[in-house]
Amino acid sequence: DAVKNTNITIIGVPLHYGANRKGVDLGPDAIRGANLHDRLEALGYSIEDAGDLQVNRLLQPAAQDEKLKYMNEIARVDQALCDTVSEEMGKGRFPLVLGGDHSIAIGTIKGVLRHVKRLGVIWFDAHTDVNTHETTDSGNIHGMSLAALLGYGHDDLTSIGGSGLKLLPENIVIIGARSIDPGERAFLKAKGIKVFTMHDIDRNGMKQVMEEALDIVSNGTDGVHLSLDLDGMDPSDAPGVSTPVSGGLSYRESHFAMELLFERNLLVSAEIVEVNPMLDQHNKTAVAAVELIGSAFGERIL
Ligand code: Z70
Ligand code: MN
Ligand code: MN
Ligand code: MN
Repeated sequence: DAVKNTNITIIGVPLHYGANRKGVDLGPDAIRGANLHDRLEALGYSIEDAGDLQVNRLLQPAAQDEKLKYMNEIARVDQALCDTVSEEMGKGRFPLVLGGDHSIAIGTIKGVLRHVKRLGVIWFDAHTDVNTHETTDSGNIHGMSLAALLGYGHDDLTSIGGSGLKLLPENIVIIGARSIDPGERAFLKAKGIKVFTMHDIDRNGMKQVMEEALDIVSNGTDGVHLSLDLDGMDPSDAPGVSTPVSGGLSYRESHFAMELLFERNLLVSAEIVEVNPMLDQHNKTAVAAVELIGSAFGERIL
């Protein structure tokens, strides 16, 4: 039993403009520094590191009231990421993308959608990232990435990768949510997106939640993508994130979720986002990220 594809390409995306906060751009190296390559190799995978995509240095800060902060550069990087992911999948490889903030999910997932038309997504996050420029308070695009992937928001974001590439609401689950904006709540209800909040996890336990979640993302799909926002974990276990929210998933719950995911053998692609080494303690959050990926790829205690 293993993730079907044993050839993995690591792609770094040192982007922080979607979070509008410095530090997240250092995520790829912090995650590499936590031993990602060797850890996956020890599990029997063959690893190639494609290095980092180029992100331009912008010296002009976005205006406070801007509703699509740094959109041009984010869209440019996401398009390049989409092409890189799609190229690696074309070679039969599994893309493992290291962020960077969560706006990179647009590029990653659009690239995957070129190969896997009916894609299930596990969106592990304290947030739900379904704002648009019309509902956002912050103007930060990392809070809009899932909406864009569903076809909602500014054309420059929804059109990345070409037209016609979309996720369907019924193929997505969000796990760990505990900070949802009013406009997002309305959107999630209107589209019928399944959100497993911290309340659901407290009430039913991670085992039941993951069983339900995996049934949903595997139903009628040809593969599943894992979008792992480290702020889904509790800040005591993952302090190095741009937007920490109390009351998150414990170290144990998160690992168990990844172990259950591995057992179902569904993954075709994955990404790790929002690791911010400037806010971290001794690279703890990057280490946690690598451990979670280890579990999702088959690491076991015994
Ligand atoms: C808020 C917004 C967000 C991640 C923060 C927060 C969004 N809903 N996403 N951190 N990963 O600004 O739209
Ligand atoms: Mn090697
Ligand atoms: Mn997120
Ligand atoms: Mn988040």
